[in-house]
Amino acid sequence: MAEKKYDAKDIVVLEGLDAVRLRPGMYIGTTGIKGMHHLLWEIVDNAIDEISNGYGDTIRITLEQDGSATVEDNGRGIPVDEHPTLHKSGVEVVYTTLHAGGKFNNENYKFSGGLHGVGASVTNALSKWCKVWVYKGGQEYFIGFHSYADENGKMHSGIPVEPLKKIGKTNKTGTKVSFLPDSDMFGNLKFNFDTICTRARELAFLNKGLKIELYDTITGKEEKYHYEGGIADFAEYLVAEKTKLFAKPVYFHAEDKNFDLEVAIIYTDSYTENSFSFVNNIPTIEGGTHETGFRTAFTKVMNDFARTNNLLKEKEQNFLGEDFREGITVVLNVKMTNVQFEGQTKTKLGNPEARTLVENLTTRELTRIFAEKKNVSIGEIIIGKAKGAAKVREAAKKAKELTRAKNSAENFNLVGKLAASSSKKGAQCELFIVEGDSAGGTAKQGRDRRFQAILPLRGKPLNAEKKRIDQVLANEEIRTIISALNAGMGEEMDLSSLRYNKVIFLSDADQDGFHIRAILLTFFFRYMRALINEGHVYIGLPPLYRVSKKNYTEYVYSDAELPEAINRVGKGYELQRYKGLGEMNAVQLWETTLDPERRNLIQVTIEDAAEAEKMITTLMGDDIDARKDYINEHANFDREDDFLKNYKKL
Ligand code: 28G
Repeated sequence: MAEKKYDAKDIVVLEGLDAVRLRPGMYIGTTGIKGMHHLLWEIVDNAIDEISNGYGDTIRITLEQDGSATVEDNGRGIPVDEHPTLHKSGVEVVYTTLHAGGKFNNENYKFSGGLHGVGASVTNALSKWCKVWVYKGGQEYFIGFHSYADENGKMHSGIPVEPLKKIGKTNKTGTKVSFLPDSDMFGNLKFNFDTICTRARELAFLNKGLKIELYDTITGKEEKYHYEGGIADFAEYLVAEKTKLFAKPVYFHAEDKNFDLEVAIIYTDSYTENSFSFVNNIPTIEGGTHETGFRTAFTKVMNDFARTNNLLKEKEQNFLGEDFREGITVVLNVKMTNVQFEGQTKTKLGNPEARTLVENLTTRELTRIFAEKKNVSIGEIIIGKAKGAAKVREAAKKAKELTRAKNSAENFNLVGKLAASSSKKGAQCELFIVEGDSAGGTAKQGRDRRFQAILPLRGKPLNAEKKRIDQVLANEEIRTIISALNAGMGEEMDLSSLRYNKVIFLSDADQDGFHIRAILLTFFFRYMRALINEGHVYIGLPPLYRVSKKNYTEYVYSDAELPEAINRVGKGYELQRYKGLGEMNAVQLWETTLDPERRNLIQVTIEDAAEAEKMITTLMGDDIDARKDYINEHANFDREDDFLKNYKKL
C-alpha cells in the first residue's frame, strides 16, 4: 500500500498546550480518575487507529511502579521526518500540537475523522513527563517532554527536552509511549487495572483481531484479549450466564463508502433487552440514528420472514418492533467519518445518513442470512419469542382498557371490596393483599386504618380454567389491584402517582397460598416490573406458632426457632400452630403480621419474581412433562415445613 504524504494543510493548529492545563475539563471532562484514564485512552486510540489501518496487531499496556503508564504498538511507528513548515519531527508535532496528526483529515485515516479524541498532545500537556520511542526503518528514535513551572511561577506544558534523536538500531517497527499523569492536576490518583481491563476487553471485541495485553507491575496481574469473532464474541460474552435460544449469534459485517457496519444478534430466555451500540469505538448510550435504522430493518426483515414461512397467517397483524425486544442482545458497531454526537451526555448519534445506511445494509444482510436454509430454524425461534411478547402486549392492552376509566361504574364496583386507608399520602401507605375473605375480614379489623389498606382475595382467585398469565388479567381481583395502585401498568407505568408505597402479600403457609403468591408475583413481574425494581413489593411472613403462658406470649416464624422459644416461655407453656391466617384474631394479626414494629417482611427482588414466573409457566403451561419434572424437582407441598424453604425460593 502506497503511503500518503502529509503536508501542512493536513494539520489544524488551534491552541497551545497551556490552554489544556488552564481548562482540563474542556479536553478530558474531569480531573478525577475518569479524566486520568482518559490520558491513557488518548494514546491507546492512536495505536488502535494505526492497527485498524492495517499496520500491526498488538497493543501492550503496562502500569508502572512509579504511577506512570506505558503503551506500545507494533505499527509503522509515528513519522520521524521533519514537518515541512513547522520544522520539527512528526512525533513532536503529534505530541505538542492540539488536534494535530492529520486526525481531522479523512484522507489519511479512514474513520478517525471527528473521533472524540483530542489527541496525544493532551496527554502530554497533563503529564509531568512523557517519553516516546519510535522504531522505524531499522532505527530506534527517542523524544522526551516535560511540564514545569519556571522561576516566575509560569507554567510550561509538554515541552520537548531536546529534539527527536536516534538512539540505536532495531529490527522492529512501532511506537512506545510512557507518561506520568501530573499530580498537580490529578492529586495522588492511581490507575485502576480492572477499569482499564474492562475497557480494553471492549476495545478488543470492537476491533476484531486486535490483541491487547495488559500488565500491572505492582500486583503482577496480567490479562490478554483477542477475539477473532469480534462483536459476535462480545454478544456471546454478554449472555454467558443466560440460556441462549440458539447456539451462535446471527452476525454480519457490511461496508459502504466511508461506512462500516458490524452486527451481532443473540436471544436468551430472558424478558429484557440487553443491547449495546458503538460508533468509532465509543459507546452510544443514548442510541441514535444507527439504532433506529437497525430496528426498522430488523422488524421489517423478521415480519417478511414470518410471512414467507407461514408463521403469520394472512389475517394476523404484523409484529411490532417491541415484540422483538424481549430477550434480545444486539451489539451494533459502526465506524464512520464526521460523526455528530448529540443528547444530554453527547452519547447519541445524530448523523441522518447513518440511519439509512444501517437500515439498507441490515435489510440486505439479514434478508440474505434468513433466506439460507440452515438459518430458518433460528428465524423460527425469534418469531416464536416475538409471538409470546405480542400476546402479552395485547393482553396488557385489554387489561388497561378495562381499568382505564377511573370513574366508570364498573371500576367503582371493583374497588368496592378494597378497604382503603384514610391517609392519601402514598409515601406512607401500604396495601395488603390478603388470601381469603375471612382473613381479609380479620385484617380489616386489625389494621391501622390510617395508612393500611386491605384487599381480600377470594380463596382461590384463579381457577383451573384461567391457566395462562394473559387470562390472569381477566381476573377481577387483579384488575382491582391495578386500579387501587393507581400507577397504570406495562410500559407506561408511572410510579409518581402510586397510591401505596408498599404492596404486601399475605397468604397461608400451604400449597394454595404458595401458588397464589407465585401467580401474583408473575403478574407483577410481567406487567408492573417497575414496582418490583423500585422495591415496592413485599411478602408478609405470618407466624407459624404461638407459644404462651398466662401473661406472656411469643410468636415463632420458623420451625428452627421453636425450641428456643419454648425454652424461654418455660414449663407449662401452651403451643398453638397456625395453619392459616384465618386462625388469628384481629389483635393477633396486628401484633404478628401487620404492625410495622413487629412484623416480618421479605422484599421481593426481580430475580424472585423471574423465578416465580418460571415456575408458573412450567406449572400452568401445556408441557405436561416439564410440569411433572418441575414438581418432582422443586416442591413437596404435602409437608408444611417446606413453607420457609419455598419462601426462600420465591
Ligand atoms: C504506542 C502508543 C500509541 C501510532 C502511527 C503511525 C503513523 C502516524 C501514528 O502518522 C500522522 C504524520 C506526520 C503529523 C502514518 C506512520 C503514516 C505512515 C504513520 C501510536 C501527523 C500520524 N507511517 N502510529 N501516527 N502524522 N501509534 N501508538 O500512537 O505529521 S500514531
